Amino acid sequence: MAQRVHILNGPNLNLLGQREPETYGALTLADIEQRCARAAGRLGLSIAFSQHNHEGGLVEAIHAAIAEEAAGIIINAGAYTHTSVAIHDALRAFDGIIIEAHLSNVFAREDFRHHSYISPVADGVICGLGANGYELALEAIARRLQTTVEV
Ligand code: CA2
Repeated sequence: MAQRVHILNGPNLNLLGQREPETYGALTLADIEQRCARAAGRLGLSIAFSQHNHEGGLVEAIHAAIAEEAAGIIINAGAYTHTSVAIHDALRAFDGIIIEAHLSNVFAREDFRHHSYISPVADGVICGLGANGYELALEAIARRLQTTVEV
């Protein structure tokens, strides 16, 4: 059976494609989900894609990935990236591969976006590459899983 990757999106990302295209691109979250589903198919992975406007919703989605023993989590926690110890703690309890993803280059933006509570518990971080970052994160997980199997 295909290994499963949970792709979690934080607050306001449901507004993608409607506002601030200069910062976040023109694609909607549904477009990104479709791209991820296609990429996952090519890579032999399956995905669970979700969006949560509340911190607790993201924490519960991480618990679901833990319970399922998912192979990986790709998380764009939105603004909670910069504030949430609860999401940091939940991710610490996950044994699989964690990739933090951001559409924009957070380091080229306001200072408060330069700190992430997620980066210290992530295997890798991708930012500034728009929606491509999600597909690249899936590819990184697929490669890491292959390496694990081969070793
Ligand atoms: O660049 C990213 O992906 C972010 O995670 C997006 C967050 C921001 O707080 C992070 O610093 C970086 C914000 C998501 C808000 O998305 C919107 C989309 C369209 C219109 C308004 C907000």
